[in-house]
Amino acid sequence: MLKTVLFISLFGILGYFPSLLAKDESKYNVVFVAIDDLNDWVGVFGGNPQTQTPNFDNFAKEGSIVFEKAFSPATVCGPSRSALLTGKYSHNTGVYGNDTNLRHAPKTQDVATISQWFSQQGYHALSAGKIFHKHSNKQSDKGDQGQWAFDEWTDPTAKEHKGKWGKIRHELKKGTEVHIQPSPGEKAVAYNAKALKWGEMAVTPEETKDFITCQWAVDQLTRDFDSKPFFMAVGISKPHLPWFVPSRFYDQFPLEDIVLPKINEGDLEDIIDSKGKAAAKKHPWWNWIERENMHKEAVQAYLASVAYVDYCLGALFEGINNSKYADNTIVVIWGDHGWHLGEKFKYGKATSWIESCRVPLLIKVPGVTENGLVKTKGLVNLIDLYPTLSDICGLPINPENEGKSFKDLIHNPKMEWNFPTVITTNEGQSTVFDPQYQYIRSTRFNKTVLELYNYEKDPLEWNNLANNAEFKEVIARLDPYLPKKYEPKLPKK
Ligand SMILES: [Ca+2]
Ligand SMILES: [Ca+2]
Repeated sequence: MLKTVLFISLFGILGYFPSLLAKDESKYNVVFVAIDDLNDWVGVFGGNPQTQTPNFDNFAKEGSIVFEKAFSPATVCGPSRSALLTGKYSHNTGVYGNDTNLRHAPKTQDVATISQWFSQQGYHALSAGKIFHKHSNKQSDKGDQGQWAFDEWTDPTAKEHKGKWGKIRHELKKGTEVHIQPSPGEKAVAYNAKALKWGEMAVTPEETKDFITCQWAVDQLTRDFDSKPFFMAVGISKPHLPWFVPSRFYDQFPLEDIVLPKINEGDLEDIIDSKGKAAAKKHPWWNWIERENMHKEAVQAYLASVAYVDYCLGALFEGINNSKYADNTIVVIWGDHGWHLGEKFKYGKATSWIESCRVPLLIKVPGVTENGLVKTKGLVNLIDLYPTLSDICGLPINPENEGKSFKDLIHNPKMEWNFPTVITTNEGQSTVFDPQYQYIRSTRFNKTVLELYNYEKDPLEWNNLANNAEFKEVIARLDPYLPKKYEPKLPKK
């Protein structure tokens, strides 16, 4: 009788404290892969039927979950990554633009970022490539790339490594470089006039930055990390501009075969501000590409850049599968926000529309996620990754986290997971997605603009329903999810 009681008590205690059962060596490792500016033009995400991403698609079929409705917490690099990495939304921290470093923001500077959290809980945190948005830094010519957030941070392309993971070359193939410039007279208002460039590189993929970063990551998988579990963050820089990738990836997409995303000529006319004025116009980059008649070339260059990323990831997936860590390593692949390729007369990111907000997200948890193509319609946000990964790895959840663990959804991807999720695109400007609708509320410069789209029926978001009385209740239901107040934008630093 006593034995039974003791057994029950012990079982009860361990049941309450499951971490007592798990020794560190039985903990999952994490490979955490960020991809810069990758939208849903990935085979399994269905954003563009012409895209060629065999490695992504195989990874999706080999035991990972495809999150069809994953969104970024913000729609430019710095704020999106800052929110994901600190677990805190821009509207609560003031980190709205790429020029604000989360380390100088009073609301984030003392918050443990996800890699620091894992390190504090006994993990070895290491990284290469772009994870944090880069800020200039007088102390180091490498700038502040988040080196401080890891136990070990490496630039695998640096000279000091003598080409250990590959030697980088930058040569472009002659006559292929394109640089789209502002129209004459437009210089004064030019929007990012230097950025819109693409071209074919006269080098092999093995001589490029992202491939070298993946080779570094594969090499780390031969190490032991003093018997600690590891959290390895791998940052892929493409398909961010400039779209310079090896020729072979351009060759995969003959120009004459390129099909452009659909545009509705009067699309922007139903986006009106509270003073009755047109609130959206054609984006400068769209106008410049239209002027040069280069829409097909731009789409080809983005597709080539995505195919290049897929090639690099193929080497990483193979390395993980062949490593001693294959059976106890969680792999997470995420894009930091979407990208418009002409939709809504826009090239680029930073809008509140679905093309900017939706991101590819794949998660593999050995022993949990099943083989075969598994897609979930559960609504998730990259800000949820910090608590979710802590939860799956048996770590405490950082009370600073504003996202929600979706561990249950990973265990049961068919379950209902319909919590509306918020994205903040600027001070005073946020949007919320539910399983059917996207609602946008922007209050800036003393004007309010409301937009409501049924993105399930109208995936290109042509019909703004916000001024249609029939949808008043939908707006009344969704509006309370949006921020009540916004932390003021921090000065540039
Ligand atoms: Ca980005
Ligand atoms: Ca419209």
